[in-house]
Amino acid sequence: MDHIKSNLSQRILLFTILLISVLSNPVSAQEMNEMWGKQSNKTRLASKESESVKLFRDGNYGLFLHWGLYSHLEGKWNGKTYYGIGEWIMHPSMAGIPVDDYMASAANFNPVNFDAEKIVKLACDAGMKYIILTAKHHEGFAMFHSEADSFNIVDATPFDRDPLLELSRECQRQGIGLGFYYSQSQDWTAPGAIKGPKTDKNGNEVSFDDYFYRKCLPQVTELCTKYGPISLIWFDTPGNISMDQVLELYNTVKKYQPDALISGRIGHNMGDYRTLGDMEIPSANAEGLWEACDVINDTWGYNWFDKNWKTPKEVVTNLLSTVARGGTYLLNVGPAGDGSMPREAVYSLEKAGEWIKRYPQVVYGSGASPWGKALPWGDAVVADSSLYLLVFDMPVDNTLYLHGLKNRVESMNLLNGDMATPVTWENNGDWLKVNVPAAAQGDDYVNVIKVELDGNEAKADTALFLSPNSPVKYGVEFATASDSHPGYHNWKEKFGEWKHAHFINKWGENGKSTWEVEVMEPGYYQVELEYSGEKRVVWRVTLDNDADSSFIQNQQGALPAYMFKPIGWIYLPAGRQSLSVSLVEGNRDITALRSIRLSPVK
Ligand code: FHN
Repeated sequence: MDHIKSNLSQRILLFTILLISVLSNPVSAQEMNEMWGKQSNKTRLASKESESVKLFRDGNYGLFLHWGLYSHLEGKWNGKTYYGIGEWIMHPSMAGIPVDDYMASAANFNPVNFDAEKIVKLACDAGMKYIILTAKHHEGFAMFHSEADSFNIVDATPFDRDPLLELSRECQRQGIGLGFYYSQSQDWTAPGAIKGPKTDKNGNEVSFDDYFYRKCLPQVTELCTKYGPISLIWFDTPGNISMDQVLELYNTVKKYQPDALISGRIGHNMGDYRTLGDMEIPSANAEGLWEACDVINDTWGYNWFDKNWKTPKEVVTNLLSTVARGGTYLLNVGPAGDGSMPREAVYSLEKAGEWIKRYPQVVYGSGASPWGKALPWGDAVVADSSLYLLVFDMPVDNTLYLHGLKNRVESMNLLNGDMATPVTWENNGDWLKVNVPAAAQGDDYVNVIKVELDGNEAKADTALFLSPNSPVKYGVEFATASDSHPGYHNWKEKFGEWKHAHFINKWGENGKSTWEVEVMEPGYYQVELEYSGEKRVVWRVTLDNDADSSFIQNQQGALPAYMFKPIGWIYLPAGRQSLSVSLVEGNRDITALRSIRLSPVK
């Protein structure tokens, strides 16, 4: 009886706590964990659909601006160039600039060519729906007029203008969303912050709390109260900030900007949406509200040497690949120290924007591909109850093969802006052969084929398939690993420039990686493997379900970086095949297989 009573009083107490927390608005840690854990955040947010949610979920494309005091250093200090991400130049892993010297360099930062009107217009022309500016990055310099801390662009430089204010006015005038980036934990010039000085200017020891309540929280409050409506707040690198402080930040933002979405990098798995790793576009569809953040070259903050720009076609295909996986694409450009946007970045964004204006239906509000991953020649999205095939690489015979579409096709048209050229197709069991008219004028970057379906939601068998007329690459994330170890890792080649890969290593005696693949046309296929390792390795590729147990086996060199190496030709019969790769000789621990590429031999 006592037990029942105490259970009841616990429940009443819990209900009262919940009621109080709901009525008094601030979100509790428990509620926050529920947002990320039990339910998908898509479901939660859909119930209180806001303008910011629509902007993020349907807009699908935003401009990230990493612009700060580091921009005028351009990756160079005392005449020496540091080849890493520009905004980290001050850090000991790069130039190791002393705090006082870095702060003093603000006297030379005068970005007179900053033009908010032009930047916002560029974002609009590029087809982007919001802009996120680095209000304060890890080095602590504020790109807005802060009363909380004088190390800011108005008080510490000759510039005497508040770029965030100019940007916010322009975003409102030109009708796109504004967000800001704020490094909440790391601050390399603020005493007490993570990686900041341990003492203040009088030599007194300071704690993270001092930094948090003296600089971080007041600045976030300024940002939420002085710049009009804010759509998104992009916190970053939470480190070991406490749960209570994350909640304080979260609730402060929501108090002044209830509509703003908060990035998942606020800490402790909180926030309103998930941000993937830097420069990472996932290979498989993902649920919920999430974003891929990428760079237009190899750095976030401007570097004088970085001319490795993404072409307009790469911008378009990366955007479409993200949307086709169910996400939103945030693309960064680092304005130069004088405030201007690099010419080449402008070129790529504008050209990509022209393409998007011809095919807005495949970018805005469109949904993920029913195949769950990229297709051999491109990708697919669904919109307005139609399926759109996005052809990144048109095969030379203008024929596309699709496997496993569950719907009946009513019509197909190759689009070119407002023009539509009918496309014919043939059904062959589970396969669809799409004949794109050779004379039809498609598009330079990506051809779009609109497929009208039978009225039902687009559905497809998600099995891997081989195109009889174009090479196909499948990562090990689509394979089954046995007696071997599947993993995922990130690494940097240049400082701060992240690469990502799924891999399989630690090969046991019977270790293998097996792909189930649908083959339409029997024939020879050239097999290449992408792997890393050392010295020489011997691979075997087996056709498991073949009566003769056909296989190919070959030795190739191995290097620490992932590379494709040809293994040989294998004959594949039609139907579902099981292809296994195993390591016969070589370092079993470190040899890491990343993908298989199969090209029809013609
Ligand atoms: O360290 C930062 C980096 O400088 C940059 O701001 C990126 C953007 O996603 N975030 C951090 C690393 O993840």
